[in-house]
Amino acid sequence: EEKWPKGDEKTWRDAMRGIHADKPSVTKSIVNHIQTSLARAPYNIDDFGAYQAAALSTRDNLIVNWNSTQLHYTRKAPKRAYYLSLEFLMGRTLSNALLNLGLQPTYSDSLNSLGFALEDVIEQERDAGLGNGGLGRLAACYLDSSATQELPVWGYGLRYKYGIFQQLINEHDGSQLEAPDPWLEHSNPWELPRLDVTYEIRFYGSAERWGDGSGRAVWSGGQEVLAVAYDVMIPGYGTKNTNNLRLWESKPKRGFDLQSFNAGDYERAVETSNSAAAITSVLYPNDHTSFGKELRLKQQYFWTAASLADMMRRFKRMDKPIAEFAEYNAIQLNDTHPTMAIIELMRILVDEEEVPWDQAWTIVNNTFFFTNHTVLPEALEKWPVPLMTHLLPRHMQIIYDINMLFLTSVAKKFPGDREKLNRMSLIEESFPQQIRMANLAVIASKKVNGVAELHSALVQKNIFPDFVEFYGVSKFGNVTNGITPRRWLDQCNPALSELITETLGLSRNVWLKDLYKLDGLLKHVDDAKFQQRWAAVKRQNKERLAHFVEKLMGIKVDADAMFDVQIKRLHEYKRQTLNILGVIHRYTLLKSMTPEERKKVVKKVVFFAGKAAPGYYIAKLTIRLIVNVARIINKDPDTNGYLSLFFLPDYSVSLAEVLIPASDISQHISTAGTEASGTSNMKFCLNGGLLVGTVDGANIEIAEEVGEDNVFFFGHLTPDVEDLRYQHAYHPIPVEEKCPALASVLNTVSSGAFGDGGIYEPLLNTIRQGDYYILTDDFDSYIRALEMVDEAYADRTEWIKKSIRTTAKMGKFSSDRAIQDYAQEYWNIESIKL
Ligand code: B1H
Repeated sequence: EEKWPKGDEKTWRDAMRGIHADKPSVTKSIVNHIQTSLARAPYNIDDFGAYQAAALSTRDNLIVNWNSTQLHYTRKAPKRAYYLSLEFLMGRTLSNALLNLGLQPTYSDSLNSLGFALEDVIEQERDAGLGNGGLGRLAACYLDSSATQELPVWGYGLRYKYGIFQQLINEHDGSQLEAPDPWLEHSNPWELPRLDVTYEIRFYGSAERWGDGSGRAVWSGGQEVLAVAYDVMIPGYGTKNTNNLRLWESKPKRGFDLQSFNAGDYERAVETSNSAAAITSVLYPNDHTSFGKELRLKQQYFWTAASLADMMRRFKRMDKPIAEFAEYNAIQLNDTHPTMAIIELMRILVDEEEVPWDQAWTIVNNTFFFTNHTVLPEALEKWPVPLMTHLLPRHMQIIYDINMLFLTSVAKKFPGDREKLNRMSLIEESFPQQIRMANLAVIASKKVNGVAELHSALVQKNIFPDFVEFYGVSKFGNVTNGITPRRWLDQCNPALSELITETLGLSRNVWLKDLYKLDGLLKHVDDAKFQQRWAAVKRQNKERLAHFVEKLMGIKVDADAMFDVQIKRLHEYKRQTLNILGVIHRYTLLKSMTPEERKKVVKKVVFFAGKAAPGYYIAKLTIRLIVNVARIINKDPDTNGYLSLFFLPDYSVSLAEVLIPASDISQHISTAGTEASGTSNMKFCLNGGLLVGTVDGANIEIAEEVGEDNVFFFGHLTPDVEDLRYQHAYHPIPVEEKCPALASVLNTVSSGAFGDGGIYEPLLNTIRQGDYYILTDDFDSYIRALEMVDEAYADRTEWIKKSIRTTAKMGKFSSDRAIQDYAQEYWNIESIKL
């Protein structure tokens, strides 16, 4: 054991604080922060001030655990895993931190005595919206599960000054407006600035090969930017282990460029510093599209280079031979966005560590793991060779060298197959040439996985068949996504959590850490008392949502009606269009009924929420249609009470936490084979909402778990989709003939029932012509599925039973299970309890 480094050990130890876990010390620490950190008097503290003080106090507690955990990991020197993601959609932290620390009741109590309600205080926090959707939220759930399972996992990402844009709805025409999200406006208590942890990151310049056949080169000149670390503490649930999420901020290497300044070129000096800060200024809001923008590539390199420099420094402190790098480090690539990390590690090993090329490549091959998240071709990242050559000349050389050696090995295995070489090459022979990042990620990684069974099969069959043939199928796997039950059940639905705890007769920290335990609810499905309480919880959550919507939109919402929810990014493949056209169909039908007939119809409230990429015209038009249909329906006295419709603006993690527990049914209706997994489907079902969906992504595995009779499936299957698209292209049938019901809905919109029909023509025409997402083929069976939902809902007891059975069978979808898969089958890392 080391001896105490400085001064008197006892003096140090006596002065060090532990966790403030009892009410008097929590209260004291909150008030301390009000007095000193906030410099405010007790007379004028509002909820926001109370939030800041409670957050700072909670942060102190997290720091104590975080420090001990990091020290412990350093001492034990285990193999570590790093999750590289350009997005971490964290949402709020206070409630989660208190839950994981087990200090919710204490802080609630303390705040009460100080005159505040914890629920109101929690509401003051802004979401950390550093992500677009599922991919970013998945990263956040995986951090929670890694810490909870005491695994030495760090996240690496970017500290964007502006997260996902704020969505506003134009009052006049109902269209989406975007505003910046200045989430750091007030200081962020959840991060620790590490102004001493910095790295210099180079761009541009030139690369000079040694010319000795070693593959080595020297890269110099260009622009240097500083990466500064900000650490976000990630507490595990029911453990002291507190992991780290390190986010990088860019800043100019100096405040200004001294040389230019001396030359009198003040403007250029300021410009250099501007462009350095620009790198981490904003999250790109385009999910599922690759744009080819220089700044985006700069982000990707800046982040991966800083992260690798940091890992390398940590590794070197362990004093192990560089050849053992992969025995101590596993790096998970969250989609292709961090693929430049592969090239950067090659550069470090070959140019700086003087490792021979082949050995460096072996190290790389044992370090990286790659997860693909989508099969949509427009999302597959490619970077123009001229851009890469200009921005990262040395990396371009390395890519060429990797490609040359790789294609040589392919040619050896498949002699004479030039087409195969063309398809597998890292360089696409287009004008300009493009680097295929997915191919690079595949050849450099030890394993490649998709995010649900069907998706992983499609990854092998449709995206990388040549690579499966070349490497063998064992390089390819599946890890079905998961969600953390801490945030997505206990926190967002405390009443249900409590009912479950009581019914299972287990302490909640048992089943929240082993979600398969939910299975024990099945024994109670027929217990009438339990059914009643289950229904009462749902009802209470619906009232909470109704209240929220009433406050927001000024319209009364009937909590007796069925709540039908679709919340996700707006995208043609997710088919919000199918949903809204279905709503119009229902509305038209209701209008045509007599008042007597209407009384037999199930009352329904339909909710939409989601953002559209600012440049995605059709998606934005869909929002406009939904908003304008809502405006007509909600003020129609004929249908009032039977159908209402809401588009809730500015969808976020926090809004999801209110919507999900309140749903009776949720829609996951992508064109079969297009939604890689989906994760909100798991969240709804975990909260006892039923699912209407296509046979796609994780819907399939949910149905496998809960039984097909507890989900409402519809639509064509994945293998049909290709044929249908072929028919649309070469043997089109007019909508009127193929699907009269849909044609009539389209005509209703065209005729101006929801405002000027003309503006919607481009949207309607995507269906009338080409219909790439096969709405004309699925509409009838969709409507039939919704009728089945109505029928099932009419038998309330049976519905409640379905709801209970659904929650009971969601054990598989805990992100704890997913992280265990990664830790054991991919990273080969083990838990280290603090
Ligand atoms: C998913 C993305 C994505 N797949 C590009 N792909 C992005 C692609 O900014 N970009 O460039 C951002 C995001 N996101 C989603 O990942 C899938 O559509 C979901 O089905 C899946 O559940 C989720 C998590 O695996």
